[in-house]
Amino acid sequence: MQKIVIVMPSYNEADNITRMIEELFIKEFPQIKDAEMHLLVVDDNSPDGTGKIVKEKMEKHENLHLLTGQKQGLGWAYIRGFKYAMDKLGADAVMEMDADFQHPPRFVKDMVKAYSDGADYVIGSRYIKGGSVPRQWALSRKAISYFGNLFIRLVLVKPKLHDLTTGFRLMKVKGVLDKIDLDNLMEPTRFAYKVDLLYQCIKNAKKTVEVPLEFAPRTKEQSKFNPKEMISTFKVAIILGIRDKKRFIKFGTVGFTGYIINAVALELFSGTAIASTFASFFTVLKGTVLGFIAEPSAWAAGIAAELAIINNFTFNNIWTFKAEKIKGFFNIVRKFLEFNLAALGSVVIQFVVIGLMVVLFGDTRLIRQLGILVSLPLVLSFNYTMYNLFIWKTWKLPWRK
Ligand SMILES: Nc1nc2c(ncn2[C@@H]2O[C@H](COP(=O)(O)OP(=O)(O)OP(=O)(O)O)[C@@H](O)[C@H]2O)c(=O)[nH]1
Ligand SMILES: [Mg+2]
Repeated sequence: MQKIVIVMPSYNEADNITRMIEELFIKEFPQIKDAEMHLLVVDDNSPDGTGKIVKEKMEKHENLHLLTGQKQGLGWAYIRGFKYAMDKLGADAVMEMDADFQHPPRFVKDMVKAYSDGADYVIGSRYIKGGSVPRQWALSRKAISYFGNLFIRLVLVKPKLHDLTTGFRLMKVKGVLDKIDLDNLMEPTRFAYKVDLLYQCIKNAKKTVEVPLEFAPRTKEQSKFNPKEMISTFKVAIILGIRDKKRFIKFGTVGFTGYIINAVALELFSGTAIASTFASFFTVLKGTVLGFIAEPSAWAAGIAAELAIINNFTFNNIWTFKAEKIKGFFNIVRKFLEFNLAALGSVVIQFVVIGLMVVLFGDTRLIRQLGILVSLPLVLSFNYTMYNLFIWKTWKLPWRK
C-alpha cells in the first residue's frame, strides 16, 4: 500500500484546523481504499494554539502528525514538512495542501486516484474543465490570477499545463521529489517557491496530470495576496525560463559572430584568385543546372563558411557547451573534423543557395549578402540539431542508452 502524506502548513489556523482534521479523517480518508493516508501539520508555534489542538487530536488519530518550528515563511514550512515526510514518515508520495479550506478536502481523493492510476505528479488545476476560482473574487483578482498564470505558462513554455501557480499538488517521492535540492529552492520564504518546485517536478516526472480543483475563497480575515508576492512569483518564472534557454542564447551569440566573419570573408574572397581558380576547374558546367559550381562567388561562400565554422567550433567549445567541453589535442582535432562533417551541411547549404542566387540574379554584393540571409535559418536549425545530437551530445536519442 502506498503511503501518502499531506503536508499542511498552518499559522494561526485554530478556527480551521479542528474542522480540517475532522473532515479529512472522518469523511475523506475512509473513502480512499488504495492508499494509506497521513496528515502532517507543520505549525510554526502559532500564538493562537493551533499546534496544541493538533496535539490533542493526535491521541485520536494515529496517522496525524505535528511538526513545529520557528516561523520562516510558507516555502520553508513546506520544505521542512517534505523532508520530515520523506525521512521520518517514509512517504511514497506527498501532497501540498493549505489549512484554510481554500483547497476543499473533497478533492483529495481525486488527486490520489490520479496517482494510483500512474501519474507521478498531480496538479490540482483551477483552469481546466471542472475547476474554478472563487466567484466572490473581484474581477481584477480573477484577471490577475488568470493572466499571471498565462504569463508563467508562456515564459516556462508549458502550454499544455493550465495551472502553474496552484498550491494543491501531489508528487511522488521516488524519482520526483527526492531528486530535488530542497535547501536551494528559489524564494523559500514566499509563495513563489511553488513555481521553482513545480518546474523541477515537471522535469523529473514521467507523467504529469491535471485534476480539477474548485478553489475556495478564504473564509477568515483578509487575504495576504499582495504585489510583493506576485512580483517574486513572476521573477522566479522569468529566471527559470531564461536559465533553460541560456545555452540557446549563447549559441545564437556565437552564431552571430560567425555570421559577421562569414559576411566579411565572402566579400574579401569573392574577387580573389583563389575563388576564381577553384571555379575555373568547372567552367564546363556553365549553362547547365550545375552552373553555380563554376561561380567564383560560390567558392568564396564556401571558404567564408569554413572560416565561420572554425570560429563557431572554438567559441561553442569554450563557452556555449562549457560543461561538456572537449579537451586534449587529439580529441579536439577529432571533434573538429566531426564538427566540420556535421557543419558540411551548412557549407553545402550556403554554397548552393549563394551559387544559385548569383546565377539567377547576377553576381553583386547585394545578392551575395542576401544569399547569406536566405541560408541562415536553414543553417542555424541544421547546426543546432547536429551539435546537440552528435558533437556535445546534450540531447539523448531515444534509442541510445
Ligand atoms: N507553518 C507555517 N504556515 C504558514 C506560514 N504562512 C502561511 N502558512 C499557512 O500556509 C497556508 C497558506 O497560507 P495563506 O496565508 O492562506 O496563503 P495564500 O493561500 O497564498 O493566500 P490567501 O489568499 O491569504 O489565503 C495556510 O494554511 C497558512 O496557515 C508560515 O510562515 N508558516
Ligand atoms: Mg490561503
